[in-house]
Amino acid sequence: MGGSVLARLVVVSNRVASPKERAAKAGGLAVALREALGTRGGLWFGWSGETQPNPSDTPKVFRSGRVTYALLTLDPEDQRAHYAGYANGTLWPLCHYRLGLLSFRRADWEGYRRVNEHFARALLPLLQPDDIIWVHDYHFIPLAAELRKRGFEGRIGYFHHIPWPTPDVFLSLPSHAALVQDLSQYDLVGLQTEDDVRALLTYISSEARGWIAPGGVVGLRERRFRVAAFPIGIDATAFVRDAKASVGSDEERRLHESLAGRALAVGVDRLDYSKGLPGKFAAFGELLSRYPQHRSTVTMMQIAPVSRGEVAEYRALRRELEELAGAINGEYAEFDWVPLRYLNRPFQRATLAAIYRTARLGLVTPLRDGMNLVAKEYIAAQNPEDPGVLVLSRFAGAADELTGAILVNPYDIEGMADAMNAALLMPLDERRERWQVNMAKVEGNTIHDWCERFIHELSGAIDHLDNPPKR
Ligand code: GDG
Repeated sequence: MGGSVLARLVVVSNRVASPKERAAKAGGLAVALREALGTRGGLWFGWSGETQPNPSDTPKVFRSGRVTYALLTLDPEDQRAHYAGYANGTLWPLCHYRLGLLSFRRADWEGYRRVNEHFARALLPLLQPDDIIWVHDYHFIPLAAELRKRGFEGRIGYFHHIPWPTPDVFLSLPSHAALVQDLSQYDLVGLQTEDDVRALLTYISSEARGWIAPGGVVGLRERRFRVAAFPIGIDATAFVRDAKASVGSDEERRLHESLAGRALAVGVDRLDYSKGLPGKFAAFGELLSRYPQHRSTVTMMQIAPVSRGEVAEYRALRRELEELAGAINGEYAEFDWVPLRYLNRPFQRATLAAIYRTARLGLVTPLRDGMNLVAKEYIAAQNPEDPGVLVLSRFAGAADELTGAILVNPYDIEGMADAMNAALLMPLDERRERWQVNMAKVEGNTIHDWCERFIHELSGAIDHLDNPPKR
């Protein structure tokens, strides 16, 4: 029944943050989901991280507190086709507008579907009719369709963490029609921004011949579902606390000593081609070239943990960045100053908070990004009395909310260098004003608000959508 606040929550995601994974490593989303599951009691269903030929349909199930975990092992070839193939070789570049990097192979599409069927077969026996199922991300678009085929009629919602491309881009996907048909089997489809919603609704009305009613209610063939924007946030309180706690810590002292009075510009991104890292490096080089007063007075630190090393494009990007970083340091370094510190390993969240707080500039310049949580974390970590400046790509979902940032076009290297220069020279009054605008947004829409709103709207979804029962 809609609105039944006590219904059990079932979360499905590719990776599951196990109870042993400490908050420091798990990240804001994982922590928030675990809290939501813990509060109302719930099941977290996902991949075990293991592969094995002819895997069983029975997941490994264990409990921790009020959360039950169910982890499924996948066939190695299906897992490759699903994860490195269709999810990250096809959908990821497509949704990030990188058609030149898109590969489409029918075998990957079939493997992607097989993994979703496998997930549905394994999940179904664990479900109760009243459950609220919340599926995360592009790895599982067909999951609702597979559950419906097997008779599940309860509430299923989907959240797409990455951008939804405009119809002209989306039409490049050979399986576009099947994918949107799959999407229609959800009751609620959540996207990051209003632009994403508009892009999907335009496709539905112009290409799929569906109808759209106010409030984002969509009719597609016999299905009714809702599409709406749910911009994701961060645990602002925790970030403020971590950043304050870092003041005076050994790490913070080491960082300050190493800077020797220089300003710090920081970037934190997974090593991913959507994040615009080569452009960011080039813009920093351009800053040093055209504004020589910043030589020896500013240090850039880019933290870029290696990601998806099994996909060839990611390995190529890593080589490209090594070359660029080497070139910038080779050209501008002094015997007592290295312009760019480039680090390929992950750091504890507390260390990140200290680095964000110390940094006079936050550089978040993706070519496309669903939201970008780093932008929000950087804001939350600042000292309100002396805050740094966020330089933010207009193509990050976060740009809708963080209007106090200096917005840049990440394709405009010279423009980004100008923005870095302006940020470095910005007077304290303006820095404070811009930060206050941004902080109000970060605190006004946290990860907890986001979780609650999605679950609330999904809880009530079925009542007003009035889909005909299967039989
Ligand atoms: C996808 C969408 C959307 C990074 N390095 C370290 C570390 N991180 C943490 C950051 C941040 C998270 O990882 C990255 O989140 P982003 O939002 O920036 O980017 P994606 O990973 O691409 O996330 C994105 C997001 O989903 C949520 O919907 O915003 O648009 O692409 O929290 O702090 N954390 C630690 N050490 C690191 O070295 N501990």
